[in-house]
Amino acid sequence: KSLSAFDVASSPPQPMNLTQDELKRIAAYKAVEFVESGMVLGLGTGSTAKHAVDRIGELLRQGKLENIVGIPTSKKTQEQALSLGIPLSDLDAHPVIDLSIDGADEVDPYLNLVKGRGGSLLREKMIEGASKKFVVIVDESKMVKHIGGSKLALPVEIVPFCWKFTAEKLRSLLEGYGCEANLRLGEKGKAFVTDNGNYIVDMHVEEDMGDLGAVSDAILRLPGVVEHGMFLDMASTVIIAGELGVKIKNK
Ligand code: ABF
Repeated sequence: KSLSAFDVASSPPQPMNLTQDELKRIAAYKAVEFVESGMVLGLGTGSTAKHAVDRIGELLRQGKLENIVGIPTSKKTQEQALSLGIPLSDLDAHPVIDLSIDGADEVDPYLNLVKGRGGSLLREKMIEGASKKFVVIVDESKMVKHIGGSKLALPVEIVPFCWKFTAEKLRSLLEGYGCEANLRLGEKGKAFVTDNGNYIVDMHVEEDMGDLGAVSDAILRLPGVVEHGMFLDMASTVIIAGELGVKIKNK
């Protein structure tokens, strides 16, 4: 028996059995639909943003986009963009960016984000904060009720000088939330070093931190702290790819 148009329209969407990487690619390609020729673009970092940068490179190669200038958020993205032939510049030359596209580690219902588990939070915050539009691309596993209060960490970039002192200050600042502050390790068990020559402390917070703006200010006031991974009120749009399709949330 064939289905009528009404039956088709009212049948519930069926799960597509996609891998997490396929979901990331779907979100990334959707975001690239916002890109227009002539734009200055913030190019994100991470496995989701990588798909967006690949797609921009592909559209440039096909002549479907022209006169794009990319501002990379990390050395890794810079290398990727160069290998794809995307013309690059920086914030000094382009202090206003038309559109940035980047991934996130957590997104709350108000579109506040945790970023920086890839280690590029400082450049990401500078570039995405200078963007007229900031589109975040995630698969549905990144959606949380409260940012920072999950089993994952809130990253904080700190200067290497007396890092134990700063890490202890951070831990005691958020002690009431069951905070542990661990130096992020990289290769061979040595401290992970960011593109800016700094260290990262991953803060594991067990509880909802409540007033995120107040927590953000308190962290930034600590001498030795360079930046943290809470991106509050910065995303203009979040594209969420899930098993049942793509959702777009605007601020
Ligand atoms: C960057 O990549 C980071 O800010 C965030 O930490 C991470 C997300 O990684 P992925 O897309 O690989 O999950 O955007």
